[in-house]
Amino acid sequence: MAFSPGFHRRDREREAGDRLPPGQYLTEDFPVLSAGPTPRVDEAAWSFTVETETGEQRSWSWAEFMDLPQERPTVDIHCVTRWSKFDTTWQGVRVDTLLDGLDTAASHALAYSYGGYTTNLPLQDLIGGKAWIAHTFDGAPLAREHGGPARLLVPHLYFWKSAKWVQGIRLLTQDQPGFWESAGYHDYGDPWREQRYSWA
Ligand SMILES: Nc1nc2c(c(=O)[nH]1)N[C@H]1C(S)=C(S)[C@@H](COP(=O)(O)O)O[C@H]1N2
Ligand SMILES: [Mo]
Repeated sequence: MAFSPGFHRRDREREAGDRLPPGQYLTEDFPVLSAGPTPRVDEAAWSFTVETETGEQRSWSWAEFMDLPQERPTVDIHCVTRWSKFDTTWQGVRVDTLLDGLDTAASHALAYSYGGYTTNLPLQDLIGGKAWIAHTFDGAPLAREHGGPARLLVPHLYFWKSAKWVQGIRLLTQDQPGFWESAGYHDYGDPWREQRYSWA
């Protein structure tokens, strides 16, 4: 009996067992999903800003950002369009490092990007080693179509929360839906609970 590629895929997915969220399939590729044109942001012009609900601000130039303590997370990622990719390897700065010592009573955050994309998260989901600003993928500078120079990486939520070309994080005392969340995607987006759309 011949085995079809489809058989192999299902076979791998069975082996993947507990690691693959419901309704997802595994891919070895890295699909590109962008809602608009890919902005060009040179490292020389790049900066990253954190702003609290009281207006306190911190910014880093590219050089300052690269001088911060770095981490190398290996994580599984899950797109709402149903592909998942295991063991992706990144380098970046933990969001905790950027918020360290800030005085805030914020409950939520809005990440915003060069090009205008936004996405919202509870602040809890950005801290505690669960999120990074990543600039390197698979040992090489993050490709522009994947969000280079730097993107947010929040692997425990659907990948639309991982804003490409990220420019800053605004800390908020109330939730403010981002781009896809305003268009009907789920406000939170937990792949393990299949929180894909707000109407589902
Ligand atoms: N700035 C920006 N970030 C974005 C998006 C986007 O359109 N613009 N798309 C999101 C979606 S829906 C997904 S699945 C991932 C895709 O990332 P990738 O293109 O690197 O696979 O980026 C997310 N971040
Ligand atoms: Mo997506």
